Amino acid sequence: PHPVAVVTGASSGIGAASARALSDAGYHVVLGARRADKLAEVASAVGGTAVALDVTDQASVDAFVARVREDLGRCDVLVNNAGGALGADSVAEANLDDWQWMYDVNVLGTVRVTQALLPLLIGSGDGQVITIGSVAAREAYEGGAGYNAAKFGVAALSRVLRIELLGQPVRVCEIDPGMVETEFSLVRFKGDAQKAAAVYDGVTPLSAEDVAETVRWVATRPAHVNIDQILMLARDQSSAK
Ligand code: NJP
Repeated sequence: PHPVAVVTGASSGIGAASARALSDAGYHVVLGARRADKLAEVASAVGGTAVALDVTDQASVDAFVARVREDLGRCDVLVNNAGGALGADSVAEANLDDWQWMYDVNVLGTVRVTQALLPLLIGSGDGQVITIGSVAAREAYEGGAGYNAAKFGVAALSRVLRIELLGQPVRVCEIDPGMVETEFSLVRFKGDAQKAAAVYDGVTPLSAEDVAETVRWVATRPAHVNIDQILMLARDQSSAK
């Protein structure tokens, strides 16, 4: 039987590319996200299983994990990728609805899915939790406040999880990308394509496939090797943005 990889937020961008990369590496991939049509399209292209998932909804997470347990009976790799930014406001002008969404999807979403899959990951005998954080977890920047707060939280979560799991057969890795060309900026600027495009500002961004290749590399290291943290930036990117 193939090892099983679960990828959250697999309907576009880094998640979709990671699903493809892990499928190419021999995993049976379970893809989770909210947009059923896009998710089904990606899943059929990579030969994986699409299962509806909203990481902000505990009942949805429980149903998702029940499907993994019942249909496949195992989980070897979890890629916590579902996430994103909303708005670019300051602390002084924080839109707390946007901040709440960022915290719920990035931080609590990662906790919900990790917590529910942990028994299967431990049972695998060589489980891996790979979480997509951000350069925004390493560096505060103007316009980043809410996203900084959320992704610093995600980084802390990944690091404490590794400590908690010492002595268990589970590896924990945080991959922090810089600028990646996906739907990320369009979501952040609520559909304003002009603002979204301005983010790149003369920099050639990473592609989703660049990050997915790193996910695949981390997942395929030998069982005794724990790659803790990776920061990957676009060459010409001076800082977080
Ligand atoms: O963006 P995008 P990326 N439940 O918008 C899903 C981080 N990152 O690939 O639910 C379940 O194409 C959404 O699916 P859907 C970023 O913070 C990026 O760039 O169908 N899934 C979609 O598949 C994030 O953690 C950049 O709408 C939910 C996916 O998430 C990760 O990379 C820089 C969901 C987002 O795909 C992937 O983002 C950086 C929910 N409640 C970090 N809500 C960058 N692109 O520049 C959303 O530092 N999704």
